[in-house]
Amino acid sequence: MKLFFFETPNSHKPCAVAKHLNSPVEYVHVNIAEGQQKNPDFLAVNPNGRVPALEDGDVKLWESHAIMAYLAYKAGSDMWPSDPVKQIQVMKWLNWDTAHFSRHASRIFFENVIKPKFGLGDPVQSEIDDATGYFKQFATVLDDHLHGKSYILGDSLTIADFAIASFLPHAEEANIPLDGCSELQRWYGTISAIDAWREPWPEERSAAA
Ligand SMILES: N[C@@H](CCC(=O)N[C@@H](CS)C(=O)NCC(=O)O)C(=O)O
Repeated sequence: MKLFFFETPNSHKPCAVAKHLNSPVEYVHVNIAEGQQKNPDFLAVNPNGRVPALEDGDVKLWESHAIMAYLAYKAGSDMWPSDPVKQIQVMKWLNWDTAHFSRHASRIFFENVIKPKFGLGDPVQSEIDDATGYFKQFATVLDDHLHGKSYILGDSLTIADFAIASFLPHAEEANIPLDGCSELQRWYGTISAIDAWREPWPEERSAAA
């Protein structure tokens, strides 16, 4: 089973799951700064030309959330719950994250971190303000939800926690606002105490062809 990754927030999620669950994956580094995501061999796995991606025999997967679910399922882990209602709750939070929480966090991250880092032009203040407004709105929903809970689903870690956490390691450098969200910060403290979340990247990896 090959897991294709680069050191970005979207790859962070499945790499952390694989490490946390000791999944038997061969890590393949796809250097997107050098354009390796456009190589034909990689496009045969993910025609979108984006990381992460996974190949397990005939199974080819893209989308970090689907890859996390597959890794948890293969490991028999309740990070992807076997109970159907819990599974649907996880899906709810994954979809919410894509549509709202990480969507706006990633806009702020792009303006404040990626643009300066890769010389992609000046950050656009109106874009930052718009994304920040939405981010605060949805962060409040999460903060309210987390009262009395250790994890998103209550008392056990699921892939929803890793999905929602994906941009939070960069909150300070990206100026993603978490002030006033004490429950969210407490929850993220729990997630960032997980070794595999703090150090998701593999020691051994091969390079993309
Ligand atoms: N929705 C996708 C997003 C994947 C994505 O946008 N990956 C970025 C890195 S974080 C990428 O590969 N970008 C390369 C490019 O745009 O050429 C997921 O969750 O996996």
